[in-house]
Amino acid sequence: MNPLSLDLRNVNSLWGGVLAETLARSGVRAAVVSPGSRSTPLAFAFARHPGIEAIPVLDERSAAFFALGLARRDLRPVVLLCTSGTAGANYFPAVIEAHEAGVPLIVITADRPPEMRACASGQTIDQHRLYGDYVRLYHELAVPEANLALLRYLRQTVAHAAERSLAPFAGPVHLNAPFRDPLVPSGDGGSTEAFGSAVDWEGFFGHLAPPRPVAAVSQIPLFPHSARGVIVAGPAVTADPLAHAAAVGEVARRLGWPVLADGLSPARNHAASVPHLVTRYDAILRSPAAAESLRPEIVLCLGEWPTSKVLRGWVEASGAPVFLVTERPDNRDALHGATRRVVVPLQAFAEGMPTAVEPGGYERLWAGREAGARAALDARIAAEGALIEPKAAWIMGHHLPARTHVSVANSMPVRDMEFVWPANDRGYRVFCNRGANGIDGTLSTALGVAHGRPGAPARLERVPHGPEVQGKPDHRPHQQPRRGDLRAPSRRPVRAGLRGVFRDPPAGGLRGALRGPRRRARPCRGLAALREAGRKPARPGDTRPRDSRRPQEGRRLAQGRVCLGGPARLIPKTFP
Ligand SMILES: Cc1ncc(C[n+]2csc(CCOP(=O)(O)OP(=O)(O)O)c2C)c(N)n1
Repeated sequence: MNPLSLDLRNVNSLWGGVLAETLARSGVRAAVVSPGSRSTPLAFAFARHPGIEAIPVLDERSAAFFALGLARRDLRPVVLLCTSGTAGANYFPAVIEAHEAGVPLIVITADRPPEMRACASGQTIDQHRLYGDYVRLYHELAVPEANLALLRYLRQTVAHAAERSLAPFAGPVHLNAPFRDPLVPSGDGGSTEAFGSAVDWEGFFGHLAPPRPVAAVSQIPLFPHSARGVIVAGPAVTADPLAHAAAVGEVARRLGWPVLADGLSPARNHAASVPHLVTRYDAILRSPAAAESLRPEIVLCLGEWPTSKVLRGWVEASGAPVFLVTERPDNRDALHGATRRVVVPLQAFAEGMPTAVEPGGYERLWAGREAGARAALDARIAAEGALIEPKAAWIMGHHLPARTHVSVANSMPVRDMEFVWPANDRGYRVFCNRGANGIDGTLSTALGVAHGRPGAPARLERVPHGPEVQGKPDHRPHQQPRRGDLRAPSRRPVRAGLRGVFRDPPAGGLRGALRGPRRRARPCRGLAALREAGRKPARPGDTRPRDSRRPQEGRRLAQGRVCLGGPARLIPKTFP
């Protein structure tokens, strides 16, 4: 019986089909394939599988970042498939980012069989443990054979790898997959067909299911609500930002403590779910008097530490005990404080808090400071005539259409964004490679984030100059690929609605400080819209979405392709 339409033309095609079916039943929906001959059996298997979208991206480095963006958005494992040799080495930066940030990737490097290694056969390197400790699991698969015991081994090993990409904590896994010839699905005289037709394939795959989330392991501590406690909501990798923000909000409600929300925390873009929300902590804490008067007695950090060095420094200097709520098993305490880890999913942590009490007044101190700093910052940026970089982030935070996906570059844009991005309820999703803070892969990651969302364009806030432009030619927007279409990427682009706000060439930031500004802005389509939008800040207290107030501007911004350049002037970061 072969109800699953496994390709029984030869051993390799059967092996590839079992691997693809196992991954599909384990929750995989996309495989990013960089073509090459050794990976052909698996490329065919992914292309034929009705439940998996096979996406060709020629350049492996771009492919890996693209897969990273896609997996980061959906928190669902994405397969990366490449051929033997240096191909897999080009995945390395994205694998590191996935490891650090906790993004599920299933990396499959095709390989020559053992007898063809270390003997000067073509395109062969030692791929064994290529990514060292940067993967949650490494396994060298057996050379394909058509026997049931070996296929059972393949099924369980691949299902286990998929599970390890998500649990106990998400990250990359690596399977090295050797193949003997023939690599194309040529017939073998019917022997695989005869073998495969006798197997009950539904029964063979029937028990497989997507992995479940991990359960809580830590006891949830009791916090004295009367204490001057502060919640730090860090960057989050989540497929459900609203649920994440609601959990942060629930913790704040039950404790009555203020929430200092990082620019990459969903709390900023779902502000109605989060009481006592503070976004201007960086500006506030730059004042020594304010920092002293707001000194906390307890710090509760939800997830990762925030980007702001000022906030980290303030926490460190306070000497307050820190509770770090995390699902990660590794050490995340860069502050080396008196830190207690609470290893539990955020949702379970929120539900485990005692029910709400009256806030103690500390949150009002913060609210007063927040209102003052926000007004001063908004006035300062609104008065800024030039389109300096923080102003671009500020304008975007006020004017992008609801639910826009925003990909932010390292290193200055993410800082600008943290400093000026407003609390709002427009449900933006903000992505940034903060696992290893690389300035590489920005464009490809953004394309992965945007993939399959042609109706809701992502925007890219400034691509770092130089290091990564290969991703671009492969990705033309708004075209629907046919399933199983593995034509050359230039002829079969991925689906990504992407609008960019680029600064090109680089003029400021770290590089600018080293070299000095080089060229003036090159205005292009959309720049005028951005400028115009920036000249009309909201009236204080007007909470309507900007795009509903000025639909014309919102639309123009949505359509804009903007290159930012010129003087990368910084705004003063302290306010009276
Ligand atoms: C892959 C990689 N190489 C080098 C660095 C170190 N680095 C951090 S910021 C920076 C300069 C980036 O300049 P630019 O692209 O203009 O961005 P800006 O700092 O202005 O935001 C460099 C080289 C890095 N983080 N990642």
